[in-house]
Amino acid sequence: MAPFSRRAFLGTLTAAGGLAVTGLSAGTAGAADRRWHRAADDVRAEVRHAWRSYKRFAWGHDHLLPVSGGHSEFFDDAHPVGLSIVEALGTLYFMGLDDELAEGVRWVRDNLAFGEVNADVQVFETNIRMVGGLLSGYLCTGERALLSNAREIADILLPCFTHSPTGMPYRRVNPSTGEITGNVNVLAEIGTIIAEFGTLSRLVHDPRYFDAAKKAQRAVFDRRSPLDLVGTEINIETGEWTDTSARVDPPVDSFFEYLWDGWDLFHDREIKHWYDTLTAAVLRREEERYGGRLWFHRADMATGDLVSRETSELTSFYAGLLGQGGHLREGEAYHSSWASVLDTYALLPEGYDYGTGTATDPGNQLRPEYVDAAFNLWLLTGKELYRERAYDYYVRQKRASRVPNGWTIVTDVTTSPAKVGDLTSGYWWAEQMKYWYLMFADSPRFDYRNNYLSTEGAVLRGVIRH
Ligand code: DMJ
Repeated sequence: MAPFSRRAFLGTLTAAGGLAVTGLSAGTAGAADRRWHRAADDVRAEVRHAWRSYKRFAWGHDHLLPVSGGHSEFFDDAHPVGLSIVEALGTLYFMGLDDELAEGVRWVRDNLAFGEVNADVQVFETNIRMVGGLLSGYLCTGERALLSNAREIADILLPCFTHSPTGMPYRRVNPSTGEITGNVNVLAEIGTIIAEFGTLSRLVHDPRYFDAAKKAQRAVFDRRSPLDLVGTEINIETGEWTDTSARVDPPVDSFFEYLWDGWDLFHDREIKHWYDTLTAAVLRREEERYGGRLWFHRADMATGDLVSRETSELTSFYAGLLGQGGHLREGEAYHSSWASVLDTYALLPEGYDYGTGTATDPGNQLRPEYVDAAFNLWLLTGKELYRERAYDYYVRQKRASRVPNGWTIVTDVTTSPAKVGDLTSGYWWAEQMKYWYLMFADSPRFDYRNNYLSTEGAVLRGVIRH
């Protein structure tokens, strides 16, 4: 997601993964590089190890259950689509795990048949995970089957947009029957489309995908309140809001991200105007200093009145987006707010109330957002602080989540040791392992100066082919 990015390898790392920020002299820079590269090797080894477990226990299935040694499906219990393979493609490429990448590509080429899924799938999840993963895989490998699968899936999703009277998509579709359902939708699911659909439009020279995604964004913008705030949930047939609370939290979060991305990826000035207008209102009405820290509360879209100080770990991504959109000071302060939560908990809890300073949901679904923001702030500023924070989180997550067959979700971060569940989330393959690796490795396959990563970590610009 970075419009401009740069490399900076001038920091150091304490042996315990602490937060030492040190300006290094030229003489010690080599030692620091070696340390970071050791960290990168460790991340890569974890992915390779988990891949072997996935092959052994779950090959072709959507998710690995690393504790029980089983598997589960994300979209349709009766029809696996190799979700973890699709999500892993780009990560395997950047890590130079070329044999594993070739196995993954082969599986997609020989087995993927998303049109056979006979269940109601979410347009949003299908787009960011499947379309995004396949497009990124195509850009990394040039394998045409990945592109044609991405297009086939986008064609399954497209009627959700074109059949909608407002242009905002229906929420779900059954790929097998084509039946469309869900006339009440949330902003993240309406507006997290343009990066993948726009990239597809470019690659296949067909503007329909980009146009549908932009029309959906416009339809939301046009329904903003006089305060320039948007709500959370809307009836996509009538255009009436069904939840009028304005928030940066999910299920709105990546709606804002993809407005910025419409500008970043496609230089669309109109979409940038929508991002700037809505973000100014968020900063005016939802940002607050609380307990000496910068946070964002939920507000009523009509009055701007405070609704709640409960927030979500997923919202920590917003620190990076603020930086990218030109509000670096706020983005850095917001990342520090999340870093301070780690003074209390070993990992960030799913739900957090900054008004009371307590976890409202003690789980941790192996989430990438805090590291995502660190990655983007590091690319933007070159500050070693963000690589240090990312490494610190790597150490924490590994300590809590690593089990003999890979990494798993945590069900309670408030206990010591943290309690674990039994799932390697699909996005683990696409997101944080890639962010960590790219921050530590100095990868020759990634353009650190000019790149774009989707909300699911799919690299859609900045792939250097080898
Ligand atoms: C990912 O699937 C995406 O980042 C999405 O936008 C919201 N967060 C999850 C992972 O936590």
